[in-house]
Amino acid sequence: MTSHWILGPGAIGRLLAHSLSPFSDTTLIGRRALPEQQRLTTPEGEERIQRLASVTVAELTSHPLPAPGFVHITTKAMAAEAALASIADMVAPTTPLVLWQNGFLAQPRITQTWPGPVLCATTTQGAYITGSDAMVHAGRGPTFIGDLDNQHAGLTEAIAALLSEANFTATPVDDIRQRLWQKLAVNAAINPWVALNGVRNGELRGDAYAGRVEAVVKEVAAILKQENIAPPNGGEGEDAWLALVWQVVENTANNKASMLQDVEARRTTERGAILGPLIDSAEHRGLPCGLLKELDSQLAKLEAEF
Ligand code: KPL
Repeated sequence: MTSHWILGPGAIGRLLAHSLSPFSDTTLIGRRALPEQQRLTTPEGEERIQRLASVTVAELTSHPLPAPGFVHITTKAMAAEAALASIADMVAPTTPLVLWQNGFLAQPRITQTWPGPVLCATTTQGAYITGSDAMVHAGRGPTFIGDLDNQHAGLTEAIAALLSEANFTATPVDDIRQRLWQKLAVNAAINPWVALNGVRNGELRGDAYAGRVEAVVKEVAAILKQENIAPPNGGEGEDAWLALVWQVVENTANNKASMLQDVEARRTTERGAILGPLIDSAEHRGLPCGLLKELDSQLAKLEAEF
């Protein structure tokens, strides 16, 4: 039986552990110890209690476990490389990784530096933590997995099949780079505005914000064109990106976006992984990105107060 280490016991990490544990030897790894009994409330409102194996990085260092077959990194984007470094001595360098980060920062860097296969996942599963021993799986959503260089189709299919068997529906894809950038584009248009203004996603539809969202999409669409990222749903240019952003705003109107949750908890946001790659690309190609830079610096100012 292939064993899985899940590095980062946040909402997605714990949801993965709840899903995989009945099928595989699964261990959650974090900085703090978690209670062994973990409660999951399913989207249908059922409560399930499971024993989830978890260890801290310090415990793992003093009492090593057998090396895993897969390592999933489910930390925030900015923490992924440090998390991997904290366990790198305890796993074979050929171990396949699955990166679950938002944005497009950790994925290319780790793909370049890790000797083994690096798969990337993007998910729309809705989940949040309600305590050290409890979480809510708020909504099911698809997950897509692939590697940036399309060199690991067999491995991708195997992990997607295992996840699907565990009711964490996942599809292997050969265009994960496109999908990661598409999600990043949506996050760039929504997250900074709601995080800076303390509003839920649906508020962006109002007169106070709609024009600002459209202005971001304008910058983003031009950058993505040069990055060869196809507009979503077979559409054309800026309009297709705008339609996708408004559709996500509509579908998540009641959500507090992840970046707003970070700001409210006074945590560093994922601006570096979401706005950073867009700004870098624009600067590299001489494209306008004044608004993206302004949002990034406002978020940086906010974070400096934490
Ligand atoms: O992915 C999201 C996030 O919160 O980061 C969106 C799509 C904006 C939903 O809230």
